[in-house]
Amino acid sequence: MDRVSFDRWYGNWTAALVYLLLFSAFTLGFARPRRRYEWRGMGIVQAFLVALFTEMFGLPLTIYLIAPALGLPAQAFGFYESHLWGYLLARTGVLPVEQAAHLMMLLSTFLILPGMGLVIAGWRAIHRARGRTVMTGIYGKLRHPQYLGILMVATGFMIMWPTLLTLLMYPVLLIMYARLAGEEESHLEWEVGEAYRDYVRRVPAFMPVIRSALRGVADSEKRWEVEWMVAPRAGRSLWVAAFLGLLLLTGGCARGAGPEAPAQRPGPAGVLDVTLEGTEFAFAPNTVTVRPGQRVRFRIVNKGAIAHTFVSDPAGIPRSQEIPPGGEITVEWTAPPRPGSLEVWCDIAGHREAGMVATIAVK
Ligand SMILES: [Cu+2]
Repeated sequence: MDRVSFDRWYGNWTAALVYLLLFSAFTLGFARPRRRYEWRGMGIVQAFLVALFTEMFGLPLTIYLIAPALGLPAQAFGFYESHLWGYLLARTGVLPVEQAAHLMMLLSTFLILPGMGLVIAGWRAIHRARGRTVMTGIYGKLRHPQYLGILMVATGFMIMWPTLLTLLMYPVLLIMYARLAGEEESHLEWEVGEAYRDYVRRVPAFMPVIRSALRGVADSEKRWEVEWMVAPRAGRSLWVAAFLGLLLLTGGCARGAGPEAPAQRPGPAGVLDVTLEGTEFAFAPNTVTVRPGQRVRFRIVNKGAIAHTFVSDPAGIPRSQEIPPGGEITVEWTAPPRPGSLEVWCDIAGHREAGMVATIAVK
């Protein structure tokens, strides 16, 4: 697949609007809020969606904040790099950035689609019951399929496309919906009575697994309270820990290594072999000295996690094809007859500005 640069990906307000309308319509239509407390939850959901799609397609505030902290221009974050969990994997050398981004898309899809499925299943059950309290079908398996579905969709998006704003809203969303579940229970208990208390004893709130793990707890009243609080609390601290980890790791990986260490060896027939190692975002060595008229064979080795190129207009070196992580290319070149200084660089958006430049000194 073609690389999608920062400039090509962002500023797409049509996509932002289309996705926002789609997901707003979906959540409002299927998880139809009726009572006041439901509208409160829905407010946060809509705010979450606005923040998410604005950053995903329009204006990436998070990238603008994170990039300088990493010593990079925002333009270094194209479509793939903007999957920040994937980018973290790429920066730590676990996977090339394209694969890491695809992994995040895959993982999130496994949460988003079943989550939407639960919201629809809940809607169908409620719709069929025509105002009666539903305690069978999907509601016979868990008491809050729609709330769980919404939280799964939000969690999926936190994996696919984390942003600072949604990261702040996410724990609020979890706590909010745990509370909503509680309010709904007390409301229905009051409305339906003993049958509902029995239903609560039989059917788990969100997660069947946690329910059975807590079977041992003697007091059943206590049990469901624990049960619907456990998941959100655990989720919240997990995300906080993960986010701190992300900041620490990316901060620690920012900009390694330095210049110098000439990798020049005169080869046979007067050809100078020069090896340049490309990483994010530098060439090493970043200065190469050659004689006027010297024939040079550049070997560009990509030791980074994302693709790079090699090009120089002033030196008359045409843009190379993209060198994938782990790949290398060879470029033959003859130095100009007069002393001077030329730059070579990687022309993927933002890389040169981030420092992916080397100087060829002719003297
Ligand atoms: Cu590059």
